[in-house]
Amino acid sequence: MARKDPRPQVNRRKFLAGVAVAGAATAVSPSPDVANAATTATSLTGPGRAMPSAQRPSAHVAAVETATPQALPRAQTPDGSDFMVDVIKTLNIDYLPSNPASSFRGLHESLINYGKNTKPEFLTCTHEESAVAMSHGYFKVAGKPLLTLCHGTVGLQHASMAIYNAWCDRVPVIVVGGNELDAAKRPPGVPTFHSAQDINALVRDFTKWDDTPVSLQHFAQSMVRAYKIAMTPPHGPVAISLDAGLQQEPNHSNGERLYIPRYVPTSPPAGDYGAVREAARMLANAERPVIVVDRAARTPNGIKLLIELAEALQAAVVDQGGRMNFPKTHHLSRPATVIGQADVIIGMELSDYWATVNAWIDNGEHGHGLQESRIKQGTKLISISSVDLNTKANYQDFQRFQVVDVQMAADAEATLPALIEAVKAAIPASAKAAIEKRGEALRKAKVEGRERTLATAAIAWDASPISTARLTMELWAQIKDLDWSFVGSDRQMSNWASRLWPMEKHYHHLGGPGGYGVGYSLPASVGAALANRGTGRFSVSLQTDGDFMYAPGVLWTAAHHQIPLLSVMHNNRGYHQEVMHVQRLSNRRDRVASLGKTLGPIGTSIEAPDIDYAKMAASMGWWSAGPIKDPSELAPTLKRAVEVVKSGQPALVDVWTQPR
Ligand SMILES: Cc1ncc(C[n+]2csc(CCOP(=O)(O)OP(=O)(O)O)c2C)c(N)n1
Ligand SMILES: [Mg+2]
Repeated sequence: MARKDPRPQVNRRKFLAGVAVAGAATAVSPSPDVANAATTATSLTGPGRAMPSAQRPSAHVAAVETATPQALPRAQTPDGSDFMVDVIKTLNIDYLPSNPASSFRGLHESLINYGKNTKPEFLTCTHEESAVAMSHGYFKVAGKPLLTLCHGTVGLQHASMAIYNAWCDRVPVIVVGGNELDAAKRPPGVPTFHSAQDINALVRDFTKWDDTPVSLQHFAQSMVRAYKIAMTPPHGPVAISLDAGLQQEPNHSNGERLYIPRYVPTSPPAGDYGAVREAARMLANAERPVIVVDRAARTPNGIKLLIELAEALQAAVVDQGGRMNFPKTHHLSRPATVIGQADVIIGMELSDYWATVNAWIDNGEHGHGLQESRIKQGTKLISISSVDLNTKANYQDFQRFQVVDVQMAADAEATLPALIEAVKAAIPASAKAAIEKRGEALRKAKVEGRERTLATAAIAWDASPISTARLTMELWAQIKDLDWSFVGSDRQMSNWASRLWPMEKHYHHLGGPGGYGVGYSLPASVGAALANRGTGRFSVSLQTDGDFMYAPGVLWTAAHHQIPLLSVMHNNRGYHQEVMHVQRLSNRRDRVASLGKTLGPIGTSIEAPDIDYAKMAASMGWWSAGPIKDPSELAPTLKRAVEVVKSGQPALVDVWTQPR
């Protein structure tokens, strides 16, 4: 049904035509049409008030909009961007989350019209950071990268934090930035503001590779190379600066036939044979070996391999949670405290080995941290990490330097088959009984630990605002019979979901942003939900308020593209992480933060006015409810929300919670 426009009916074409005439003649006296239009508009605002309803267009704008368009010369051959689409289609990329811009209009037009908007399908994004973070979340479920087009300087500036998160989280995202390279042909004005000699310089410190193709054949090679580099472990983001001129250049190849190089995946680097055997010998002869993993399971097969290694040794496994590495339900899954008892530790794809074996305590004597070892003297350390092959100098994601006894610059998952074999071969027959006993002790500790966790979770069960454990378990009650995928974060909720939900499959937990750039969770959960769509899985997220507010427009993207996701808010009405930081310093300086007048120290609360997240979500097409403050209301509301999501729509439930 056509919607009735309540605004005054002013014929814009006539209005402009009048201006064009007036503009050409005197540029001041409006034509009768203009005068009428102005009267119609101003009569709404009160008698006698001659307020124009809109800025009068310039004569130039009026001429452009009203003149009969002149036929432009038609392209005689397909433009270069059609060939670019042919190249992109060979890479089997499903989606293109992007915000539109003129610097890539040639490729945009080719993708939707020549490429029929499939593989990749354009997903309209309201912010470049959201677009890249969606790709980030998508990859962690689907294992496939997406492509994002960015507008020259400004689009890439917006995208940069999300690219940094992907870099730190070892996730491939492919970013193509439009740029008007040729200064002699570049349109003056805005496009020139949005151009640079080298847009990739913005992100070069945290991308694996970048390029600026200057011919169509160059583009074909660089696109396939970019994909290949991004997808070779350690995975990471790549950037291509795409000249606007090249997109509109006729599709020719300077006499040579254009070709598209075939993509053949590069096999990941496995650990050196001697180092693998030495590590196996140390593990097999250890009394208390501990396996610590962060991004070790790159694929679902990585989880199986880790189970095999852990069971061969009956070794405790500490999952630092960068990925879903090891089933939480397994009797060998243990908390980080076991590290203190270890005599041999093997760390796999750890983002911070130093902090794994050292404790750092804030606010020491001189305002610096205190540090102490977490491990016994003489504990031997082994590392397998592909990131050792990919270090850059400026950004400090490589963390503090840690001395390690056996260090393999290699991909953990690719090394595991050889390591498992070597460990099994190295276990002396005499050790078998002791290994079994070790397993039994860990099984008992697991059961006891579970009871302690449940008892802690019950504390303040009826509190309002609602306890984070209660919220987590009320949510669990509604999804436990579904094939659920947890696409959010529980880090700011005392990790209750990781401690209480039976996480076993790779899509049960996706880990965090990598670089801890806030504003990741909301768009990444939408991207992950997109990857789950159509698989029969139910996507559920726990969503903090501060993170939500960075770029909430991704809610609209989810509704517009019908991405089913249940987002349940951990709305603690503040940037609680920072509440704790400022509070800590106030304590140290013996001062009362903000004189106790606000929920948190000034600058850390998100209240007065309290944001109505349910209304925000509803305005962007989501089913929504809340804010819920009474825990007894959770179950019925979540139940309804689950039904909505099962029907294929996104739903948000806003819940007022305790800080952690
Ligand atoms: C882009 C960015 N800006 C600021 C920070 C600092 N920071 C770390 S945690 C945090 C609070 C986030 O608030 P919310 O998402 O509501 O989580 P909460 O701590 O309240 O549970 C902030 C602002 C950051 N990590 N990233
Ligand atoms: Mg918060």
